[in-house]
Amino acid sequence: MPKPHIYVERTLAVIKPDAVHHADEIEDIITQNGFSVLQKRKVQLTPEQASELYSEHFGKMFFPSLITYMSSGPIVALVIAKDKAISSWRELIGPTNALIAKQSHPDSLRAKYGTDDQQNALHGSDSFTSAEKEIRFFFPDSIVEPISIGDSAKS
Ligand code: RTP
Ligand code: MG
Repeated sequence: MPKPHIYVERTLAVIKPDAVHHADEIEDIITQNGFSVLQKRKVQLTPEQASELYSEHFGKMFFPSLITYMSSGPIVALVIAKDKAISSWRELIGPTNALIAKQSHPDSLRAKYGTDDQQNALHGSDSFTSAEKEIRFFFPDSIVEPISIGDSAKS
């Protein structure tokens, strides 16, 4: 009889250059919040790669400094999974502007590790479509692995 499969939502988390020195601590917080880390990669983006990742913001006033920031040092990209992973991760990192996060969401990760409206420590995909696109950007060979129910003792 075929085994039943359950598909858990996944998203892309990025620890940005300003927070990479806290990567181990942040990964612990990720798992403590019920996410599974499926894949992880430390890379330094070229300005061209950073422009591709943030192409939706091309032409905006902050685009050039965003690209300089995102290519200024190593980053850690993680594929993380749990029920409602996309919205849960965005909730855990908090508002885009770390200064606002410190006021309104003091327990959020951007409040804890970020500095201002640009240096905000963490990225999270904002939709299913961007999550899949961004996961492919960092992990081109990534495939959706089904998790089999009742099969944990054998795998
Ligand atoms: P992210 O894509 O990094 O998860 O951030 P987000 O969705 O919360 O915010 P988004 O609007 O997509 O902005 C992307 C990144 O650009 C920088 N930013 N700078 N100076 C500014 O006004 C400004 N606004 C945005 C931030 O690093 C932000 O995370
Ligand atoms: Mg965004």
